[in-house]
Amino acid sequence: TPLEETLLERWKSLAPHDLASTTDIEKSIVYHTTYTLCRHRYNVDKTAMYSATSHSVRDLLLKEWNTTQERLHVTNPKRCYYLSMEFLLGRALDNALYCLSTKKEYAESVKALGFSMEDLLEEERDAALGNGGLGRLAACYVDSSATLEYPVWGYGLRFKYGIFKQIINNEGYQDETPDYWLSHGNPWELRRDDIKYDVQFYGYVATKMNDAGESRLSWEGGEKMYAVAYDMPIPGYDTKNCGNIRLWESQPHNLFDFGAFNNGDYDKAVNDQKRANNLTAVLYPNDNHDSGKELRLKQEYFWVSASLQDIIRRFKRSKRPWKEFSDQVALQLNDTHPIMAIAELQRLLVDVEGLAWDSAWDIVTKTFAFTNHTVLPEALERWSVPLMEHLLPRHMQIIYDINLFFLQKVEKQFPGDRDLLNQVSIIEESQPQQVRMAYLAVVGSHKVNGVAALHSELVKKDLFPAFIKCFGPEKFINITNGITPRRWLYQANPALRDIITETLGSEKWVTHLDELAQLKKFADDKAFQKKWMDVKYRNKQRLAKWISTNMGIDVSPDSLFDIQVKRIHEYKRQFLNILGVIHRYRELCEMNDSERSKVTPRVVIFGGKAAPGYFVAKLVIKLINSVAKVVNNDESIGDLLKVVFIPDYKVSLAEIITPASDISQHISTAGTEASGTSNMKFVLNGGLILGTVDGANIEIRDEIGEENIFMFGTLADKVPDIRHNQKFYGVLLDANLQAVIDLIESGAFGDASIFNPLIDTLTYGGDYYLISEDFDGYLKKQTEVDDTFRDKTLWAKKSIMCTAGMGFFSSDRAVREYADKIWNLKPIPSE
Ligand code: B1N
Repeated sequence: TPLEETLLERWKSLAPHDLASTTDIEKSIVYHTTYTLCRHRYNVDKTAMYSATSHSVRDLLLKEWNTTQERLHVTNPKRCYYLSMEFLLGRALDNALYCLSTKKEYAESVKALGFSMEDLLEEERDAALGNGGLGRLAACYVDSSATLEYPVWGYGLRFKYGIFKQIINNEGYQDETPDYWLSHGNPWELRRDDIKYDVQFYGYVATKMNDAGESRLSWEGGEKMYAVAYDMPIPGYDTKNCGNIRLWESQPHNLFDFGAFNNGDYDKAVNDQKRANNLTAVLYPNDNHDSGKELRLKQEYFWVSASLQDIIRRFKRSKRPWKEFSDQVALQLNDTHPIMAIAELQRLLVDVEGLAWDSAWDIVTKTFAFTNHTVLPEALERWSVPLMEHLLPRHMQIIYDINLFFLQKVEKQFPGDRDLLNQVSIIEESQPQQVRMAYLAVVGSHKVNGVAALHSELVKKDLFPAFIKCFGPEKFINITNGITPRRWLYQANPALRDIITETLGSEKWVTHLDELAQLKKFADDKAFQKKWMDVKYRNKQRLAKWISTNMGIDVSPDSLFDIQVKRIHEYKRQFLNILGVIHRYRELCEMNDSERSKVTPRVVIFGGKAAPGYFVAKLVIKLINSVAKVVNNDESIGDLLKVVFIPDYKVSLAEIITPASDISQHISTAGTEASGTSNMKFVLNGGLILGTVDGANIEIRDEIGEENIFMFGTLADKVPDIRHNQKFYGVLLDANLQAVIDLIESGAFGDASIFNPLIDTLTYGGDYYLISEDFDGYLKKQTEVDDTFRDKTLWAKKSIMCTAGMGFFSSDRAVREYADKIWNLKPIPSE
């Protein structure tokens, strides 16, 4: 029951005030040290100080969170929910301080209390609830939604363990250890014990009579768990609006089986607890790969079921009729992982709310939209029908019915076209049958989008050609990915931020990234070029210092920094990169002193995790480290070539690495990298790209000009024929590549036999990722990079033109496109 008017006034007059002065901030930090952490002033270390400071900042965020919720409650607008299995947020404190524009004040207060803000920021553990680009994209989109004041919430899972921590052992192999990111508590989340739902698994389908005496199908029995909500406030920049990510944790329904306990069976007594604790314990560490495990399907359904219950509860408070559901709610499916939501909403509407099938289906298809992030077949989820029948029996029936009605419509439209029916059936007639989740998504959504122009074309041509026939092409659109300029320039690169602001005369670019185009007129200005390249140099020094401190390898910031950081995957071709490094090493070894004096010194930096079960990817890491060991210890080479594999690549490391690149590599086989987003981060920070004609590289080229990007390699439409020919005629390795392989096989980098499975991927059954095909073009571009880098003026100009051309790749632009073209969503201004 709400409080009476007079009481509300009293509450309002007592509401906590802003922390107006640095003394207020100091008091707040001391308060949290004492009462939140229960620490005495004689016992405050950096960790405690980080935590107290974060709690103090959190208070400010929660105030904005509450007023935002109040505003939304009163205006009751259409809202969008972004369903994503992954949110790769990274650290929160620095971002929150910038968003609240109070970093300076907090830094002073922290200093007055005897600490440095720099140190405290380093205390924070990354929130690493994601694998790679897909999860980081979700994080950028909630940042932009909050900043643009769109009523968007993220829904996901609260994993106890995020992506594993990567350790490179003494032999140069990747080891994995658990990422227990919550060990020191998490000031950035709020547990909501009052927001709790039942989620059901297994059981059977029964026929029941409802109050009106009609028979209805009902899902009965099985096992139940609770989903408990945790909220993470997402501050917007330069606004009082505050977004939210709601994450679900699994909890046991039956805390304790006393019957079993009394019979002496302690294990059985705690069984439910164990199962429930397992469910949201750990994020699956596969990027662009489907593991097909029952536990994963359980995670997916658990998250989707809890989220829909929460969304429906909120809708019901508005007392609107069901047919207005899609005027109030937009649901964005981030890849196939949440696709069970389509069957679940249909089930809730038909079985629980009693709507007719057709009315329910109309609501479902007006509400959902689907983003596809990959065309790699191994990444597209399929669930076996027997598994689905066992775990979610009613949903399986519903999917069969969705499919049946859909196929009936297709049959009516294209009578007798049996091929077409097979091509679009949600059920694949394999042994056992499989549910094609991407097909269910297409049938159950009103829009399907790819994440870059080329990718969206491939989605139509290669993934869903038959669906174009059924639905027409308008259902399939492109929304090119974007990144948030707040984290990826403003926060990660303060030196560049400051000269941009000084040059443009305002900070408008931070929320209107197109403003960067004004930098173009300074691209030839010698004084500006110097300033610009000084910043780059300082960022390279910062990274060199990190490498020296953490890895004991000394690299010179005068060298060309050449960086490839991303998940290790065959399609991303880190293998091509390291083979190129070996070629470079071979050439250096054969040069005399005078030839060597003309060489551009280079530091080749790698980083990225391999999925723990991805043998070939792990072997690539081993090869990189074996090559690094030989090259870095070859005194005759010195600074001309250094190879570094930075362990445990993550968001907080990306913030140091990205601003320090001269060149970054985005060299996937054409047609395989849907978009890429780190390519955008590097270019935004004035780094040039060496890349293939793939994903968003293409649009980056179009925006910054082809003279400012190094591109090479086979085009996407040529790839299938080359693969086909290789199957028949075999692969004749490029001569330089053969020499590199010979060097590996000679034992130059240690026992060669361990690398055989990797080398075999170039020849046995074809060179699927076209490494040999692209090798020569790659080497030639690398030479062009070396030559261009020696012309400092030209390089500075290109670097400036890179940043200046990146306005389009702001996630603000991307989120606006989603809001306009898919969600039909309007901002709700905070003031
Ligand atoms: O999504 C990013 C793109 O920029 C990348 O090109 C793309 O590779 C990435 C299953 C995925 N696609 N698919 C995944 C991740 C986890 C998983 O379990 C698939 N990740 C991408 C953002 O659009």
